[in-house]
Amino acid sequence: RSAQSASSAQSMEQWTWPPRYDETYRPPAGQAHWFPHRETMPAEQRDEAILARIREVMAYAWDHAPFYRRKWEEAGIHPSAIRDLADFEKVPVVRKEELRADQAAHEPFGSYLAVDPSEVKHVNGTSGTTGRPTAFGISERDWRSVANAHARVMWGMGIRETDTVLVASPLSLYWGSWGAYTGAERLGARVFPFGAGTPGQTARTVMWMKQMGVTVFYGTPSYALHLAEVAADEGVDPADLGLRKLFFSGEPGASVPTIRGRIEAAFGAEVYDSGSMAEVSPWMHLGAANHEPGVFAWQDLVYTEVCDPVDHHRVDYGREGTPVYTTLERTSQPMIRLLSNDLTRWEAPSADRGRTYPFLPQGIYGRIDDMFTVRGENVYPSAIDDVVMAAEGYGGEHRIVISRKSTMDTLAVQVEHRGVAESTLDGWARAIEDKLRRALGVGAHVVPVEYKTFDRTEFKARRVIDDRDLLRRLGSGS
Ligand code: 8LH
Repeated sequence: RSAQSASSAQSMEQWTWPPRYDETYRPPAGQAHWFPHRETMPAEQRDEAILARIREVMAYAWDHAPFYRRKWEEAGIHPSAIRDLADFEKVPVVRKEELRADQAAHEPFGSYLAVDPSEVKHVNGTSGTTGRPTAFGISERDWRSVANAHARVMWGMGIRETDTVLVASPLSLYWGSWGAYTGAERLGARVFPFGAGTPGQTARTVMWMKQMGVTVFYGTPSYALHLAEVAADEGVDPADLGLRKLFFSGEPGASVPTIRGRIEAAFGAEVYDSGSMAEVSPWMHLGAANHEPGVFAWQDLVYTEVCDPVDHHRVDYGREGTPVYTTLERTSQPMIRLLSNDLTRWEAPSADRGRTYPFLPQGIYGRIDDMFTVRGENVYPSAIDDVVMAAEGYGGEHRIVISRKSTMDTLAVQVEHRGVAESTLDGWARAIEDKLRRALGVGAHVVPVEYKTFDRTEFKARRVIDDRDLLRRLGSGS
């Protein structure tokens, strides 16, 4: 059996440690898979190759990254003790706070940097709006593996060298933009890095899209909807912009039925979801390949386990949990069991889907931190988005306000309306309330507000206002 698995691992296209890709390789345009064998092989065979790789990655981290050696010594775990994927579940998870603290103690890249600092050729990072920013120190080798991985997933989305890919998210520290950029470039497409986030940029984006014959859009779902709105304001029907496809990451949306439907309808183009976390770039290892909601977990790029949020063991297929990620191609800042604190549900690999990876049918639908509890019911903001954005006369933005009245938490949703007659507004709001009650199992108060009351976002939307936090802070005097 092991001889068979060894030959199978050998025949996996360009599967080496450390990673090394043939940069001239590109499949024939009519071929659906970039690496047909690797993407369609029996999942159990791939898992054997992944186990061997995990052992290599762990041994590498043990030798080169003091952070991991310290952490595993404390936990009494040595890389050689990982004999199967069940053993791997015993490896303690890494939390983002640990990475931040480690970087503060070992500036600038942390003691989880596993290459000589002189090998760091690219720096990206978090924006640091909520705490100390984290720097991503990326070696040239890692930059190339990310480019190759992203090209491969984008190929799966049907993007080809004849496409012009608009990168419409901030081209600064945000790795999302650069991942899309390098992927498109490696694929041989024309890259158009217009970015996003500066005043007046969106109207100019519309103009440039027409002039450049952009066929593929990358950005956040909120921004695509904003772009459609601005195009209409400029007298341009977004469906006339000529897009074939839009692919997304950064926030829930592309797998949320209403949001997805609004984007498809506005642009008359296909929608693809992708994205995990910048730390585990290639972040597109959670990526769609078929034109349907949901994403595959491309396990041979980043090994993804959907885990119980408390004990960090894998949950059964069919169940909900939080993704825990292990990079299989990173040598500069390898991530081994990074805890995401996001929420998803996964399904077992099935050859019927055209790729034998586990499948996340609703994508990532929220962060555990963003989930709130109102009168005992857990509520995800994306479930509210799904309902209110489906309402006829929805004006394009809304805010979710949670507050506390005496001892009871209350939920209000302020929804912009457009084209709803004043005299029917009350009924309009009550109808949305009915739908929310059915979807959430809890009552919400809907407050209609004027069109364009709220700011639009060029990046990731923040729609939840939690007054209880304020009350808690005031109460504790901090
Ligand atoms: C998502 C999704 C998604 C990310 N559906 N939630 O763009 C991908 C990478 C570069 C990115 O956004 O990384 P960043 O800035 O570290 O944020 C990661 C978080 O963003 C992640 O934990 C999720 O909460 C969210 N996210 N892609 C739903 N397709």
